[in-house]
Amino acid sequence: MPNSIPTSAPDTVLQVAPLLPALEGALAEHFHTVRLPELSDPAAYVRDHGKDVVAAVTSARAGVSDALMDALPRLGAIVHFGVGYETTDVVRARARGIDVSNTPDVLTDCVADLAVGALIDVMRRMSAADRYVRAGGWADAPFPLTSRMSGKRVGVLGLGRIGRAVAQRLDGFGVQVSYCTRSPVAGFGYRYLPTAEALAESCDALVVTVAGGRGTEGLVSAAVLDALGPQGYLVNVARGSVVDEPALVAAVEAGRIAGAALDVFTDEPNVPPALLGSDRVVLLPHIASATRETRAAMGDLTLRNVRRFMTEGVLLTPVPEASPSAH
Ligand code: NAP
Ligand code: 8YV
Repeated sequence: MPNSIPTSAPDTVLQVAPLLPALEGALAEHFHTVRLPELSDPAAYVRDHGKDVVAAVTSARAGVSDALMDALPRLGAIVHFGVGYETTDVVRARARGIDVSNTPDVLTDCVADLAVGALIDVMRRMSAADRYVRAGGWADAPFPLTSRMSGKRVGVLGLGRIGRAVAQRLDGFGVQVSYCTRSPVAGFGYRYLPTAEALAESCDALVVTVAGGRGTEGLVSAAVLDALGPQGYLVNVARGSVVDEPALVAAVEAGRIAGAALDVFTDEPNVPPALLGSDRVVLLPHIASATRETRAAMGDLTLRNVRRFMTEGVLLTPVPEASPSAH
């Protein structure tokens, strides 16, 4: 009687966080997938069935916690839907032989589009002007004059995939682009500044596109905001953690910077209440990659990573510091 008594459960893909519905459907269709957020007792599942899990699929926001990683003894891959993966301890994963992937490149254009749009919005006060029209202000007085964006000096903090795409777009506006990374990037004519403070001091607007995580926490400090100054604008499409948020709120309230456009916050979806009432800021609900086209591409790349791992034991787009196959 072959196969009558199963000796073990099938290799399982654990879905750690809610994902795009189409991706959830495809995972369920192709693999034995367990959706952790939908279980009535996720802890009991992990305790009793953790040994079945060979791959975890998660969002950039949720990652895989240390405790969860430790509870999955056969875990071989952590697949992120999103390019940021600071929510997963990659060093810990690698020490266990667990490979990690993300979704680079496919979201770069949309995030860069939104960063430039947000920069124009905060400098030209488009969202504020929209509110002005809706509130009937136009009938009383013309909208106040705003700041020109074309031709200004813009600093890009982090000249990676997204930072470069922002810089290339800004070229078309006659903007003088400068940038800061930990070391200069070869092959680009943009001016390099070695610190975030020096970059802020040298520009009219600072666009933040660095990676998140411990290495960049609070990189945009009170001192950087002061260097940006009362005529300076901040755009953040990276992570809320990169900006000292209380310092930003204080700077906005005191008019020590001219304005900020923020797609990301330290405690999403909570936005500092002081910002909600300020016309100096553009507030966006972490939507930089949120177009139908880009999210579909992210879902497809996520699925292809899972499939490659489940069939060949390697990932398609491993994060650079994570994968033996990347070296
Ligand atoms: P990437 O290609 O890895 O670029 C990251 C850049 O950050 C690199 O240029 C890196 O340069 C720089 N960097 C890292 N630490 C730094 C430091 N201490 N000081 C200065 N620069 C530093 O990543 P990407 O694809 O462009 O994505 C960037 C980030 O955008 C992601 O990690 C994610 O957090 C965020 N993101 C947000 C959204 C959204 O919806 N708002 C969407 C996608 C991505 P060096 O290593 O040379 O310093
Ligand atoms: C998404 C992001 O909002 O890719 C990232 O790092 O922050 C965004 O693209 C996120 O990945 C959704 O989980």
